[in-house]
Amino acid sequence: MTEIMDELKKAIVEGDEDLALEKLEECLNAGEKPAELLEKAVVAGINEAGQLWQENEYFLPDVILSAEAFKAVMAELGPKLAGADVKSRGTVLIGTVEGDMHDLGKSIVIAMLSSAGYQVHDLGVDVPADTFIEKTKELKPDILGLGAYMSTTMEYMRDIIQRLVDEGIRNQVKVLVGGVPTSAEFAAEIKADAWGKDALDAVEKANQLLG
Ligand code: B12
Repeated sequence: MTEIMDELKKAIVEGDEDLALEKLEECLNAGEKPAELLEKAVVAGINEAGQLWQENEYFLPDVILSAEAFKAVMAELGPKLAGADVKSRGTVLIGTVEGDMHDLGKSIVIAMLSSAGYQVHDLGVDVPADTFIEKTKELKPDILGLGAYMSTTMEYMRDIIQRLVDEGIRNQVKVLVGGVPTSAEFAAEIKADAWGKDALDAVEKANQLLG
């Protein structure tokens, strides 16, 4: 971890979007690797803000500022995560389930899937089951990615998978789930096809699902 990387992380923790963008540029100019910046500064920064929130050092508006800085940095960094392998691998329809507004983790997953050659269609946050079903029918993706970030919203994933069964389209799409309260056990229980621990794992699981 170099000094400017640490400064980038600090700017995210402190929710200073302009400074974060400035530091990102400095890091890139200094030749720091995008994947390393993502892990050691950007994700580490939002995690530290979350930790401070948990410890009551930060309040919600502080975390919102950190999230804004995170998003601004990801908008620049995401496209730079592209790997050498750019042949099209398949299509992924992804969204955050109903009642859930978290999307920072999803944005990393999208960046990594895109850079691995997947065509990703993002439905955004707070997506009702109906929309997942309609869009699955319309776009016929190879993979449906579901993100849930709260113990209170993860159960919607079960409903969506059941809806796919009810609509007779369950065997037409692979379901990949993820998000902080989810687990491999939960994914198996709700009959998803796979669980992604993090964004790298999401790409690996997508590759496995499509053989
Ligand atoms: C940032 C944050 C926010 C931001 C969100 C900004 C945004 N645009 O996303 C703000 C401040 C807005 C926010 C709001 C709220 N939050 Co919040 N938030 C967090 C925090 C601190 C970090 C989440 C995050 O972005 N992590 C960083 C990313 C990179 O990690 P990740 O999401 O886990 O993603 C990785 C993997 O999970 C995986 N992955 C992610 N998505 C997917 C999808 C697929 C398909 C796959 C395969 C893999 C995958 O890959 C990612 C990259 O490695 C967490 C604490 C925590 N420890 O998670 C709380 C947390 C999730 N929030 C929480 C709560 C309670 C709330 C609020 C209800 C607070 C309130 N009182 O209003 C609201 C919810 C509003 C709503 N209806 O959604 C709780 C949830 C508790 C629970 N019930 O489970 C947590 C756990 C905090 C806590 N300890 O209490 N939050």
